[in-house]
Amino acid sequence: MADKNLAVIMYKKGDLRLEEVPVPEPKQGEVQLQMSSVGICGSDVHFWTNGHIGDFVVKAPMILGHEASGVVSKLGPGVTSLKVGDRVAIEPGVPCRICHYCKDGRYNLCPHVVFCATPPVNGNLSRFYTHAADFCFKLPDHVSTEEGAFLEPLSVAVHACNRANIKLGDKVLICGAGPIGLVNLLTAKSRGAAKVIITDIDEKRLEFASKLGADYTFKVTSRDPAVTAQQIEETLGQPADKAIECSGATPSIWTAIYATASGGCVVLVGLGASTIELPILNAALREVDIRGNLRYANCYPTALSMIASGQIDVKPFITHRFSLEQSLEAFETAKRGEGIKIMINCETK
Ligand code: 572
Ligand code: ZN
Repeated sequence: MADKNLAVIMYKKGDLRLEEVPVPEPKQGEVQLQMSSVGICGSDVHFWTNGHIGDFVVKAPMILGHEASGVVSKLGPGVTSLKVGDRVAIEPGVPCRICHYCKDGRYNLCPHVVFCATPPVNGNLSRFYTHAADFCFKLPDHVSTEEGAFLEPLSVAVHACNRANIKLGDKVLICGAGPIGLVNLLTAKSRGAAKVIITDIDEKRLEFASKLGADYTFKVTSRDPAVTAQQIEETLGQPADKAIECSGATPSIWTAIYATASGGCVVLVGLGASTIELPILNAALREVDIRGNLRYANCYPTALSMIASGQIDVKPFITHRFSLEQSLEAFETAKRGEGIKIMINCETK
């Protein structure tokens, strides 16, 4: 077995390096994984280019990457659920398992969660990595390791659609046609949404959304959220039952509130400014619930079933592929905003 472990490490803002680190040994309940595919997430790029997301500041060198899959290369003590050679998707956040959120099944809210590539925790964009065995999900033979890595962003959408309670016949507004908006589109349609309208300011992203099955695409041109909401309502033929806001842009959150029917729900998935002004009376007096959203809990099995059953096809999302050695080029490509999902293949050549 190789004794070298090439990893993508951000030292500080703007400083990304490919370096060898020690090969980690699996502890009790963990497996060692030979990494297969790792997708680049907006947060990886944001940490690299800004040095922080909100209060999470990169103060020491940190390995990036959290959308990942790998092959079990060693079992730690006590692991019986997996065997060497199993191909798995890695759920990147391991919670404490004992706090009341964990006990209640809402482990995404665990204050002690250890989440890959969220400082000070290392990610898994490396050749070898160790992880809790029960947060690794065995992939069926016909599901690729790229699809395995894609379970991570797909789980974000499964959770967001759970939060919005998307159901059969719903008319759904999705704001933002980036990767997260697009997986929400597929997931909402899978849950039986009758019509999904997706917005963006970028024509190319909307074309992609159309090909993925959006019923309507809407290019936002007006600066006035009330005008945009009115146009969305005219296109849908009625206000949206639910809205999933994936852009984080303030005017888009206003639009989501205005375009949602009384009694409906707006789920905030996109991140933007930490404090903003919102038409809160409009929402309150129409009983439009504004719901928060953090990552996911218990969503990997659903995401895997969606892909394994053929219910959704996420392969078109993967627009760029790089080797681990080409990671710096991959991150530059992501920074330029090119493509939809950039995948890094961590296997040795
Ligand atoms: O794939 C999970 C994921 N979560 C993101 C961003 C990108 N990918 N979140 C946004 C940032 N927050 S955070 O709480 N944080 C940096 C820990 O501000 C987590 C969720
Ligand atoms: Zn992410």
